[in-house]
Amino acid sequence: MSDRRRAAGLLALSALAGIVGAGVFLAVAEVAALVVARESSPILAVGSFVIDIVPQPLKELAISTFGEYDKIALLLGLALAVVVASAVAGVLQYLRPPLGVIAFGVAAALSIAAIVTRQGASELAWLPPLLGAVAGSAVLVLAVGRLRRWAAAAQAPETLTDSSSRPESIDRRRFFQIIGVAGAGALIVGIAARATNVAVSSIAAVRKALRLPEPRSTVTVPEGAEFDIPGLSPLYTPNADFYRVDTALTVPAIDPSAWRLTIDGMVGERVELSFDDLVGMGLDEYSITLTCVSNEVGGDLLGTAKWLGVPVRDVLALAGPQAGADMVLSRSIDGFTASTPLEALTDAGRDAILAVAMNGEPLPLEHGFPVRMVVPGLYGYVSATKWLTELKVTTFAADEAYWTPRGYSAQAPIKFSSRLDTPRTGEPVAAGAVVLAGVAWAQTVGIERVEVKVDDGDWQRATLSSAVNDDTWVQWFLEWDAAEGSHDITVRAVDRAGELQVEERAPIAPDGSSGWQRTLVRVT
Ligand SMILES: Nc1nc2c(c(=O)[nH]1)N[C@H]1C(S)=C(S)[C@@H](COP(=O)(O)O)O[C@H]1N2
Ligand SMILES: [Mo]
Repeated sequence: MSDRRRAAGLLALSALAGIVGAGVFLAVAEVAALVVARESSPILAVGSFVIDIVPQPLKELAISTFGEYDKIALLLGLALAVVVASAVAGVLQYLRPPLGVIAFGVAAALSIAAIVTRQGASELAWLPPLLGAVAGSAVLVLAVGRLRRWAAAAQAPETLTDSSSRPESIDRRRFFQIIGVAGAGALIVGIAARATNVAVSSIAAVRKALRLPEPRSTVTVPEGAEFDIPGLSPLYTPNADFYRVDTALTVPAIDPSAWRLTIDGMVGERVELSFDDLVGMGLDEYSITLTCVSNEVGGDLLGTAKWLGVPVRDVLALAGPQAGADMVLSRSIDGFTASTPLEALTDAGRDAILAVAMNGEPLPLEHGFPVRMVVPGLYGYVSATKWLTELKVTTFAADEAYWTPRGYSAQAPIKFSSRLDTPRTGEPVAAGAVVLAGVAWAQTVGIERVEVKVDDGDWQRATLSSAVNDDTWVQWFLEWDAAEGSHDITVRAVDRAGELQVEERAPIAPDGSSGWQRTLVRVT
């Protein structure tokens, strides 16, 4: 082989290494995007960015040239640009390391810029391109490193006779191994992740376009239900701030038009409902505070929303639960299950619902789109099944829910509790007038009063907000004349049944934490 041809061949292979490195970059970013932030797929973000910055006349030209294929043309153009740029990065890495890695870094920086400047980008949106760049660079460095050693060995005088064990052929073999494994892996994983991402994004579009019927009734929020105190949780938790707890690695993508709810098990008649059937039963609005069993004393795994839904008892009545049943096993499309006492769902005094909307919009995908269960007074893991697909009427003796064999009780009513929101631990406050404020909840019963103790002082009664209903938390505040130094603030509640909040500490397993929250506040 002539030196010229060999040099050209090595350059071509380094270009290939660049392209495979870029493939790994995109595939890893795509997988990470699925897990942490859907909008941070670099290909899509950069594509959208290009669409946004292309001047209108050029856009029109593209549309008139490519017609309805304009987006495809853009993506193909973008793909071509990526292939060329990554080939160049590979060659650069070969000729002048670490220029190729630097090129990948620049690509990561550009995609991060395109991603985080998009509206509604989530907090971790910068992470996928970064992880992608790290993985892609690793492949690039390894592969091009082998290539350079191979080239160097080929130039060296031949000393060994067995050609297959010469360093040159080892490095060549390693190079093709790296390229082959990384290339095939990137292709398979990248395409699968992108396809999933597309499915989820298209459901996001379906959700956006979904119009729910007007509710027959709405929640009346009484005067004085919400205090205006900095640092205090709002009465209704914005969907974007609502805590999320589930076992789903990627958010299930369910099209409401394909969704079916099956009510079966110990019933007179197995019933199947479509989404239209369900919302056609009539929607009402409910104000309910949801609580996670994993919420520690003082923790933030709870939130309040206005939900639109249909009573579970009306849905169960269509199938007719049989005598002897004492539990409903609700199942999610991803296999998660929750065991809810049948009685909590049929009790006319409890607003257990199948919810389709949260704070004025269809359920966010993360919160169970298109249908989830919400049961006041029971922890989420035994009642609040998201992406609901089945209600099986059964018994606690016969069936077990997801968390039951994993150390949590089969039945778990919420332990009522109270929390200090402001001031927060470790956040120093100035001496003088300080407002202590927080929330308290006792779903299905209601909060009677909240009491606060500073150091070893007397229990003082806090001012409560007007309760929306017994299922919704109340806010409380107490004005405090704070003297310099460290102070110990203790909060406790009394519910409307006259019970005092349990003082004894309990861990979250097996059925929820208890104890009075104590906070050390530093006054300066
Ligand atoms: N499908 C499914 N639904 C689920 C869960 C889950 O893991 N999978 N977790 C439950 C738990 S433990 C809680 S506390 C609530 C949380 O609901 P949120 O994420 O909407 O706040 O959902 C419940 N529903
Ligand atoms: Mo939970």
